[in-house]
Amino acid sequence: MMIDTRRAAELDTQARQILQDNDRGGFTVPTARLYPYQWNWDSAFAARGFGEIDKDRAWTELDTLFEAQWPDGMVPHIIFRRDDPDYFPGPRIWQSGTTPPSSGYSQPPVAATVVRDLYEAGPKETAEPRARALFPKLLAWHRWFHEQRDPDGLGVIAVAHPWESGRDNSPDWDEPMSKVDTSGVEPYERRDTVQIHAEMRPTKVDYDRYIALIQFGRDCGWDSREIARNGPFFAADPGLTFVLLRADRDLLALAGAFGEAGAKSEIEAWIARAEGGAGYLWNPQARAYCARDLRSGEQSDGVSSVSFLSLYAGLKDGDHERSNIESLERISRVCRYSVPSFDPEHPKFDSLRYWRGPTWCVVNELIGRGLAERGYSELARRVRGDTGALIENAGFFEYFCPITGRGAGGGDFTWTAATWLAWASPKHFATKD
Ligand code: 9WN
Repeated sequence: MMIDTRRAAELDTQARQILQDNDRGGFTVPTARLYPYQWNWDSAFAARGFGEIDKDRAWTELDTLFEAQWPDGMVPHIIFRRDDPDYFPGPRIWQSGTTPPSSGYSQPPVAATVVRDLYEAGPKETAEPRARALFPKLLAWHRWFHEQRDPDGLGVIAVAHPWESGRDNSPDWDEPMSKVDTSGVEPYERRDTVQIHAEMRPTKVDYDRYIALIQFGRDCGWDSREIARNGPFFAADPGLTFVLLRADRDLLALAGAFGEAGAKSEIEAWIARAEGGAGYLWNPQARAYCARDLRSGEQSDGVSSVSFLSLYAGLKDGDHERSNIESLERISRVCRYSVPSFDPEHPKFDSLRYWRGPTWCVVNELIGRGLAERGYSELARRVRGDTGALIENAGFFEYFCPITGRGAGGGDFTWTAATWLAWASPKHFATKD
């Protein structure tokens, strides 16, 4: 049901207020206390939200993100500008040795897509210099993914830590993570479960494994090659693969606009490789794009919401696309609020536990955008309408139960507010699908 104009205006105001309140001076935190630092893909979404209210501030969010880029091109998933006792694991655990201190793993590269959006929204005089300054940094980051997270040139991108996927405790990682040895994990104290009910967060076993992977990275001096070749966890992720493929297409458009001929041919080769490689992730039993453990070759067996990002990635793959859409239709019949992060008919579905079932507005935004672009207007409207209804009924939560719509995790969340402003607010309905 359509949200009425007065209510929509109220929500617009609240969303703007959340972005302002979470602003720490040139960068936002995802939410106060629970996540007191700058996160990578959160900032890209925040920039899209700021783009609706203050373009200069939108560019600044991206500039501050790239302040933390490593010399090898990697853009870390958390930037620690100070040590905050509210979050574990903080800078002393990661020991990145960089300025500013950061984590040692990355996150889905949504930024190039946002840069293209902001650049095309103009005005040209101010947008072009900002986009041009970011272009080489984006190119270096994408190159890092293609070289360090696809060292065998398979055309699929791996994650070396579940946090790199942004979908931390997805059942996709259960099998490969079960092989991570946690016997050397140093004692630690979690902070997240002090603030959020434990049933909505990853388990203790998950955390032990997360920390083991940090210790591995730290002990090899964050050597990307060593992590890719010998790290305890290395799994191809349909989410990262599709977000990067889409971002490569947007980077290619920028390269064209800026006359970057050398970059253009490099990016074209990445796109061709990814288009050829995506089939490696298709799981005919699950009828979905699934994660794949690159050490054992084993595939995960359930439908994650990121399978539907193949459309956002611009893949045109006939039978797979049809099956994927059928899965989305089936899942949307089972859940009142699409799109759950994991198949509600799979035994591992858990409606409140983080990435094992809940609906996340930012993923909806990407899925909805892909659906609209490929002409699935009805499904696109459904996904966008459900996102708006979740926010209207529950508030700007971190994620939501796909069955009841209950809000979960942190409140007054930056990326939920940004997604409202940039995509889910009814003011966009007339202009975009
Ligand atoms: C670890 C900030 C981040 C998101 C991730 C989400 C969650 C962190 C955590 O919060 O992860 O990176 O400590 O749980 O899974 O996608 O970027 O909002």
